[in-house]
Amino acid sequence: MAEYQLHCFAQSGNAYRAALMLNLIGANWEPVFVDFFAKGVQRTPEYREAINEMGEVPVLVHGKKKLTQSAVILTYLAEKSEKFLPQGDDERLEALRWIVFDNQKVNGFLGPYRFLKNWAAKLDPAAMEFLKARVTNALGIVDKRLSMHPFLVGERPTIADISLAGYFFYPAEEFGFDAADGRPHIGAWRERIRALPGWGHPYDLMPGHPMPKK
Ligand SMILES: N[C@@H](CCC(=O)N[C@@H](CS)C(=O)NCC(=O)O)C(=O)O
Repeated sequence: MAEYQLHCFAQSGNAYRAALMLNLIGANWEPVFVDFFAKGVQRTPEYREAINEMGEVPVLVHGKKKLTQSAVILTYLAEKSEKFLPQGDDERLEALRWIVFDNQKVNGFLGPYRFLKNWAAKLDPAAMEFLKARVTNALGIVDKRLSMHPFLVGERPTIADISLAGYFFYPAEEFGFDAADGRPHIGAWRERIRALPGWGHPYDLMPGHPMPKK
């Protein structure tokens, strides 16, 4: 059995943050498939009782420890491995500031936009327009930030960048646009992340892609 187990599925950018971090730090880990789409396993009382009361992936299991929320998982793994850890109080708070912004406004809107576009039973154009406007606004803010430093917090990649990576490597067709189009600093940052030793594509790191045909 591997040292770490990650409850996840391939299409989840929230889980990808944890999978990517595990790979980048060279951890001995294995995915545990959560059948989100066909069975909605994460919404069952059994999952909430035994795996995660919040009814979500990712969940990281490390021996007797069980962690949820990608930001918490990234922090735990950075502290354990001493990799991608912000240095000193100022950097730590700065990384946290970007992780919260990312969770709420960047991937926090990008993820639901992609989910609705690809998998919603019925599309509500007003909801899509609402989300798209917020995605555009958040991506503009990130692009400006990345015009000042190669990575979110400065010269080195930290867990803030790994959090931001959430949905940025999924195919552009799944969004109907490429986040780097007209945002060259996001494009350059994405290539810097792709070049990190241990980088892997979400569809290679986590199970469940392609989805079986109905
Ligand atoms: N803030 C959480 C978000 C986790 C999240 O929303 N995960 C989605 C999958 S991408 C989920 O499990 N949603 C539960 C559901 O829709 O039933 C994190 O960063 O870990």
